[in-house]
Amino acid sequence: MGYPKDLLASRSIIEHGKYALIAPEGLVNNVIPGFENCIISILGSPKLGASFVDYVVTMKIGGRNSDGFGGQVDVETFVYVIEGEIKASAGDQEFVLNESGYLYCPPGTKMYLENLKDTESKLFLYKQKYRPLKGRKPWVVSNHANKIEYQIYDGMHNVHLKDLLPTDIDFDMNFHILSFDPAASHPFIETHVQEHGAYLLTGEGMYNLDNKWVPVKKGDYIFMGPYVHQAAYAIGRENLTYVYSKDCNRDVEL
Ligand code: UGY
Ligand code: MN
Repeated sequence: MGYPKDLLASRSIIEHGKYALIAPEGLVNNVIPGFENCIISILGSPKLGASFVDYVVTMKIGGRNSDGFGGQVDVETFVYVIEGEIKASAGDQEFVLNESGYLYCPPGTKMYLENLKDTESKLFLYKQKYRPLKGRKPWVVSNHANKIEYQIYDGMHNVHLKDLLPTDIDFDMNFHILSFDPAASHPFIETHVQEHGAYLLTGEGMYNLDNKWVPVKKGDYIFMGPYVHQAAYAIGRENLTYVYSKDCNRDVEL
């Protein structure tokens, strides 16, 4: 890094409470107690208007979280491996996850993370307050998204969707992967109460945020607040693919 090579400019857009596009080049390192040999940036958070916290974590050689992440009685956590290989544990259950691997820890279960690579591993990490439902409890879930078949999205054969978590009412949110073939798009511009935190895994596109079109690409993060206009067109030669969270299965509190 060091001295700038050109005028200072940014693609990022921050609209507190509404939406944000956070490009990777503007991120700084946030030290989070318990994470060792890790470069962490906080992405979406309550300070931006999100009801959850998202992080991008680069685990260096020997990177780990030995104190455990989450684990409070009302906090659920999720990790998705963008690249590399890690050991992820939910309490005493251990999982080896490589690219596209993920782990969900329900409230009360601590998540432990450890880099298994002799290079870096990169993670998308999440925590949120769980909204309880009488008589129901979510459970530990781990899998690799690459092993899950895509479903056709909304009757369109050029848009593909995966649900990463069970759709049972015990869960108050889900993570999904949405992938658009080049030139594919959403069927309409969405305006819904649910929030999203999205990490762009591949490709390039034009994203409609609050009814303004902005270019986006692999490595970008997008926060979409309640009701914000949202839709995408994929451009270029690769699929535009992102992993994102969405709250579900609960009524709105008055
Ligand atoms: O699930 C969703 O609401 C999703 N289609 N939203 C989005 O991609 N912005
Ligand atoms: Mn949406």
